[in-house]
Amino acid sequence: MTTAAALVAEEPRLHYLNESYGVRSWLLTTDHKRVGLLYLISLTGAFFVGGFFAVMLRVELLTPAGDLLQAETYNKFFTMHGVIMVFFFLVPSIPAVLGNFVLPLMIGARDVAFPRLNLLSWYLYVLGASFTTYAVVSGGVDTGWTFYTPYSTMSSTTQVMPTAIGIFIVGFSSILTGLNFVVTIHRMRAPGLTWFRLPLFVWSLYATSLIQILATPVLAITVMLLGLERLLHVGIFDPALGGDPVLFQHLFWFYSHPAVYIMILPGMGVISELVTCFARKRIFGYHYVAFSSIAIAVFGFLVWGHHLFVAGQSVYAAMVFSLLSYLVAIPSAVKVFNWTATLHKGTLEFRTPLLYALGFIGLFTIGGLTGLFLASLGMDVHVTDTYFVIAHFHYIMVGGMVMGYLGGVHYWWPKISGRMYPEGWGRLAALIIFIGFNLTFFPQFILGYLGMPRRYHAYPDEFQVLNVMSTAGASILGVGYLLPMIYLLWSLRYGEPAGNNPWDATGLEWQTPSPPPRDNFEVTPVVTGEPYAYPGREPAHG
Ligand code: HEM
Ligand SMILES: [Cu+2]
Repeated sequence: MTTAAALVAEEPRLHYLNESYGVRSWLLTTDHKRVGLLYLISLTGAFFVGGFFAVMLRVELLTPAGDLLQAETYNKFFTMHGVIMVFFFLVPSIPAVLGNFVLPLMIGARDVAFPRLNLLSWYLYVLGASFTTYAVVSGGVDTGWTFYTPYSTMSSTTQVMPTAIGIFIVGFSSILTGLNFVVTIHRMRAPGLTWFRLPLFVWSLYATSLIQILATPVLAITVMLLGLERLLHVGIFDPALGGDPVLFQHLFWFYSHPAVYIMILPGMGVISELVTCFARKRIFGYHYVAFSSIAIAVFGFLVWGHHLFVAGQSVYAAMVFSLLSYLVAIPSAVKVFNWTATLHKGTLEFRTPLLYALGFIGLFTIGGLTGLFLASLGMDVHVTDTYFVIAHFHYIMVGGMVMGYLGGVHYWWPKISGRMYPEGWGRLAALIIFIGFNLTFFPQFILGYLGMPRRYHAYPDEFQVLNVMSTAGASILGVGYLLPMIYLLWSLRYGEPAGNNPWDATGLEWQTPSPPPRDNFEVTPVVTGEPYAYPGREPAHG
């Protein structure tokens, strides 16, 4: 076997992972796939640092007395947990990792519209994360991830400024990613790929990008005003200087409520892909699912006042915000209905990604329904600032979003790495995560309803049983999250070669080799049909 022909045949195919080597080729890359992987590595780091703080909080809450952490330390730990998880993991997660990797592939493009800007976004993320890391290691910050004034501007003696600067900078990373995606989706679609032939994940990224572009500048301004008052004593929020502390809450939530949709919409988009692929059926109500993403993006801007029900808001404003908050649940419910209808009478293949999708649907529904409890005024006065709120948003952000992220990582892993992950381990981890999650967070609904307030390091004895359950659940959850990290790394070397299209899926990303070549497609694909042409079809345009 030393003939020239045999040597040529054995030469490995060039793809984005082996076309160049070395740290430089990664740090200066403009390939959207490599940028996606840079984000995957950085976000995994952020997730485990944020997770470390979560574990410490749960261990402290194992016993009623504040015996492991001092009150001040506890305040810092829940703040740093929240800041890292929200701004450095959840907000970028699916768009920056999966969106970057698959968006151009899904629309038949060579790259995103502005590849260098894309790399700059990652550097801004790293720069922002460096400031926040500095804040963490130089004493920490204790204001809560919400930075409410006047505490954050007048009283707190912790590292508020470096944290705020970190968040300010990472905001630009988010804006630039949104901008890049909007232009990419408008300008880079393959011939024949009309708007209503776009995969639903692309629709959800489009809606998310709009929020990123429109809402994030408000966060930047808010953080800047906070800095002006804290450093230069310009009166903006401090009544003694002529300011208004509640103004901060309006500004903060004007970004942060839309931001919760930045965190969940991309997850919803992933779930649409997974459900239709593993039910082997065309998605039910394509147009409704697509437009509900846009509706969520628009309505999401109108409901921030539901975070201020007990902040001295007028009762009329509160009633309007309450009503509008109910409305925002409608497009979310439309999606849940359509996913369920797609699964109905489908030929379900219970592969790991589908398990995550089913987990998402169940947990997101619980999170969304308890959101409605909170949106009703009388109920919210009772449970605001209790563990009920904590349980609500973790059901959505961890039960929903992180499930969607992991489902997507497993679904596209063969494309990313060219290898299959071990299916048995995948299913086991999904199951452990589902059980651990519910054991951690369901008791918190009850705790909150019984009146246990959030953000305290000690509590009365009567709450201990439920807290022990929650901490036990968190340990299981922790193991569940470590498993994928281990077996995905393992699979890079030992996994079965994946082939172009291991799931027999319909999207354009599956028509190119795994891992894809540097420029994604040998020949630009031409799209001639509807998306999701799976064998078990719904009537077209259901
Ligand atoms: C289905 C529609 C939803 C409704 C009606 C809703 C309603 C509410 C309400 C009224 C509150 C304020 C509770 C209080 O502070 O007393 C709240 C808190 C919260 N929600 Fe939702 N929500 C919904 C969906 C979501 C989604 C999709 C996310 C995240 C992806 C989310 C994340 C949060 C967070 C993080 C908080 C608490 C923030 C804090 O005080 O630290 N919610 N929700
Ligand atoms: Cu909200």
